[in-house]
This record gives sequence, C-alpha cells and structure tokens, in this order.
Amino acid sequence: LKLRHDLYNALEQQQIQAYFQPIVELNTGRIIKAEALIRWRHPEKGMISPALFIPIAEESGMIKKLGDWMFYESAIRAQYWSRQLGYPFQISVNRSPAQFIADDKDSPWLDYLQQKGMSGRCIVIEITEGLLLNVSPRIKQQLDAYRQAGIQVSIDDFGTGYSSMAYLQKLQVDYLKIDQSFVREMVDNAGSRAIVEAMIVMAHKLGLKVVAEGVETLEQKRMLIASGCDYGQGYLFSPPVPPIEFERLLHIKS
Ligand code: G
Ligand code: G
Ligand code: MN
Ligand code: NA
Repeated sequence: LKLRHDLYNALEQQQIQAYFQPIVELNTGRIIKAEALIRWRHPEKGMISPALFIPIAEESGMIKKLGDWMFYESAIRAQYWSRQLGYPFQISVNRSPAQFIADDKDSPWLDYLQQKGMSGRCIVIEITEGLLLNVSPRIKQQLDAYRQAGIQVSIDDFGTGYSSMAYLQKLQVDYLKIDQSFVREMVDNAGSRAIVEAMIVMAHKLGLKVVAEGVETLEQKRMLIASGCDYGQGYLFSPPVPPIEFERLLHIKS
C-alpha cells in the first residue's frame, strides 16, 4: 500500500526514467532498434523492478499515465536518434492489456505523434502473447489505427502463454519475440532448441521477423544465427541503459 502511494507521486518527483536496451542484428552485430523499459528509482528503496510495480500500476489505473509518459519519451528519442543516424531508428514500447482498456477507441499516442509532426515509422508496440487469446473489437480497432499510422507490432514473450502460431493470423503482426526461457534452455536441451527452430521457421513463413530475448552467451548467439534468427536482445550485447549511455552505444555525440 505504501508502494502504491509512492508510485502515485513518482512521476512528478522525477523518479521514473526510460531506459533503452539495444536490439541487435545477429549477423552483423549492428544495433538496429531498442526496447524502452521503465525504471523507478525509489528515494529509500533504490531501483524497484517493473515486474513488481507494473502490476500495481495496472490495478490502480496509474498505468495510463506512466505508459503514456514512456511513449512520449520513446517517441522523442526515436525521432532525435533517427535524425542523428540518418535513417528511421525504431523504439519498441510495451503496452499492456490494461492500457488498451484505459484508452478510448483512438489513442492519445497517435494524437501526440500528430501534434509533434512525428512519423509512426519509428515506433513498435510490444503486446503480450496473452492479448492474442482475446482480441476484443476495442483492441483490434486501436491496433488497426496504430498500423495505419505506420507503427509496427511485436508479440512479446512468445511461447510462454497458451496461444499458438494460429493466433498470429488474427492480427497483423510484424515481429515475434522468443521468450528468454527458451533461449536459456536451448543450448543444453534439444527439445527447447527444436521449439526455437520451429518458431523461427513458422514466423518467417508468416512474414514476421524474429527477435530472441535474453541472449547472454556467445554459444546462444551462434545457435540462434544457425537457426536463422534475425535479431537478438540481451546482456551479451548490453543491459537496458539510460539514454546518454545508449547514445554512446550508437556512437552519437550528445
Ligand atoms: O526491464 P525488466 O525486465 O525488469 O521489465 C520487467 C517487466 O516489466 C517486463 O515484462 C516488461 O515488459 C515490463 N515493462 C517494462 N517497461 C514497461 C513499460 O513501459 N510498460 C509496460 N506496460 N510494461 C513494461
Ligand atoms: O518486455 P519483456 O517482458 O520482454 O522484458 C524484458 C526484460 O528482460 C527486462 O526486464 C530486461 O531488463 C530483461 N532482460 C533483458 N536482457 C536480459 C538478459 O540477457 N537476461 C535476463 N535474465 N534478463 C534480461
Ligand atoms: Mn518487451
Ligand atoms: Na519478453
């Protein structure tokens, strides 16, 4: 309850930050995208994991304010970094089912882009696999509007829920993110490796690009490349870092 109260004031007190983790093209090692990840630096407790406070934010309705703020931060960085690099640099923003429910049929995210004259081409929305199981008209409507604005869609934590590849046909999806549990297990477990390989083949046949999450070792990276995986994300490349450090990784002078 204390945490919930503290979270209520966290944005105003500038305790919330957007960190960015590189998404790397596995063949070349090039950073081609980033995922935005929320961070809360509590004045007494230090860094609090989003795994702990995102559920609190969802239950209490605070997720809308926090999530909208994360989107604005991400859109501004994506535009700035794209301009610096000379090509569209995409940032992935997580959007939980509670955020789809909190918004009316049109999203303030699109209003924001329009106000600032920004293109949706620099944004990817990450939705969880669970959302595929129950695509309500409201969710479908919002996702259609996003895609019309050039925003792409990614399925997060794929393989952990109860959906299957068949559900990917219900929505237009651009990227599939293989959950880190499979990446962790694939080196020692032939079964996990087979699942990863099958997910990549099927995703490609459906026209999706594949991101492997939680890549921590060279052996995992090699195996993913051999399996035809497109992109990787994980501590092997970099943990999530603040924007200034991310610019160093991109070799942008700030
Ligand atoms: O960064 P970390 O692995 O600790 O994140 C834990 C969880 O919090 C992940 O499942 C991630 O999807 C979620 N998360 C991180 N940032 C955001 C955000 O901005 N919005 C939402 N909805 N979830 C986020
Ligand atoms: O949004 P999603 O549920 O995919 O959240 C990704 C989470 O995974 C973030 O909290 C991020 O900090 C974490 N993460 C990123 N790279 C690694 C990694 O290589 N290993 C582990 N264990 N966690 C990672
Ligand atoms: Mn994610
Ligand atoms: Na994930």
